[in-house]
Amino acid sequence: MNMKSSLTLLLTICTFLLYSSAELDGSLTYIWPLPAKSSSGNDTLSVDPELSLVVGGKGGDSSIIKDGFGRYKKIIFKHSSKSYPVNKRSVFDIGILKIVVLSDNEELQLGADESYFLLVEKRNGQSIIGEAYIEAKTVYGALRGLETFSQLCAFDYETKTVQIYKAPWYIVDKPRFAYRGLLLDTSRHYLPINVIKQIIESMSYAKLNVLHWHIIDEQSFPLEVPSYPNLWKGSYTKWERYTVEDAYDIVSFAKMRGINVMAEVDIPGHAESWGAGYPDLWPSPSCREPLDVAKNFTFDVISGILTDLRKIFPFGLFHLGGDEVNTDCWNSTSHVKQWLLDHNMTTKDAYQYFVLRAQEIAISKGWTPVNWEETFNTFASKLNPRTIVHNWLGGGVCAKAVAKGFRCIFSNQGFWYLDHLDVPWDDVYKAEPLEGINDTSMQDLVIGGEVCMWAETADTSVVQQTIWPRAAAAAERMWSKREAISSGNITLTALPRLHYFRCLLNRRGVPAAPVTNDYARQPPT
Ligand code: CP6
Repeated sequence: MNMKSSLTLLLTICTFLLYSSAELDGSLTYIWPLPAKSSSGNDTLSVDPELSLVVGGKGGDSSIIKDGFGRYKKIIFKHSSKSYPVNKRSVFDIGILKIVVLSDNEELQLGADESYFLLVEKRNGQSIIGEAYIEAKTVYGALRGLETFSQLCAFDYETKTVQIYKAPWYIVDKPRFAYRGLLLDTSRHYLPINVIKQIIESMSYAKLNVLHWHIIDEQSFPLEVPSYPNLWKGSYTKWERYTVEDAYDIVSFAKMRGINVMAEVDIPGHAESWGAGYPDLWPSPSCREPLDVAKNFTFDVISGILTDLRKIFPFGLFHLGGDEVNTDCWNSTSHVKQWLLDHNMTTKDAYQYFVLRAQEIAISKGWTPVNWEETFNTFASKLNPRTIVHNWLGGGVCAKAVAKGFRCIFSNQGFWYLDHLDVPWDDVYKAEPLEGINDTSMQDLVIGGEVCMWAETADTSVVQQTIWPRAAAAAERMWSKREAISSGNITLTALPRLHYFRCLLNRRGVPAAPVTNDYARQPPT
């Protein structure tokens, strides 16, 4: 062995020791996303593997709490060991998790209270069994508190027990934005139900709370619609479909984790697949998009779809798309051209007419319509004032929309489009939904943001590693206080925690990719 290679070997060994010792230093605690307020101390507390749940308050006796506790118990006590001193309560500092939920209102809507208080401290001497304590207004706040509690718990390989370092912990937490979304596109590539569920589960780890289900697009129509049973002939194959029961299943799975499902029916563009079952929806065989604006049948079908979906999706927001509408072939299709003449409309007028008529249908079913920003960019003054404008282009539409009194969701494609693989985690992290919006009453109209997992180039095989860990960077931007995450050097304040959160996802079975643009991994400081 020559001098140079032995030096390299020595360096490699030192680096390994440095890194692994850092990883074994269990006294570090990383919480992602960062809580609004927290304080910690210097005690180390052990947690009983037979941790039991005690509930209180009007809402404590809920299956959402019981199931949530069961899930987190499995996560916290993943390692089983014969050397656990079982049935010896008194040797553990924490034997009980008490969860008090003040309200029994389990309605899950935009703005549901997700705040919680978490307390973990040494037994006070009076009680025999030490307890950790979560208090929340709603069951959904309690779920967020359970997630944070699980992130405080670390398995210690020396004693083979679960420990909480840096106790006592006092955490008072609540989200910065009410809407913290992830878009999943199941039209470009079908995603199996179990994969969608695993993604929903992983969203709850990052405290994301809206799954924007972009079910249908031009490539495929995978959803069953009972009123128009031929629509899902537009699926890729008969196996790549969601039944009504599947959709119910996804919505209730998400609700158990405090996550709303917002469905999207993207019209009038992005809808070619509808014509596989009902060719009349195409203006002509050579003009398959946008949907035929000249036929009442088109609006009958939209109305039928929305009637059926209203029974499945209780969330008050419904996404009507409206993006990337190229109306050229309306003009070159004779019956549509005649209809435009008869109604004294340009194709642009007809686009507006289509979007507004669809909005009316959604509103008549009690939904608040969400539209991609082109609708606002083209005819802002005509949009229903309750419309929520969904940003994706780079022109800062949220500032313009809130100035006109509209609510807005931030999804700037330069930062929050996860299919853009070249965007590094820190660009995702630094993207600020309130950029350029200074007036607080206007800031309040930005309900939040959403990362988008468009699926032209991603399917089951890579979807989760494309979502994570960058979606987590956006999740902290949307949950945590702006001041706390915008100042200082994020390589020191955020990166070690993001590394840790990514490993946490891996430990929990989520195939999150390494943090990108960070090939030289640093030990935590
Ligand atoms: N599908 C739909 C898409 C996109 C949009 N709508 C999209 C456009 C540009 C990029 C990524 C995605 N694939 N229905 C735009 C909202 Cl770069």
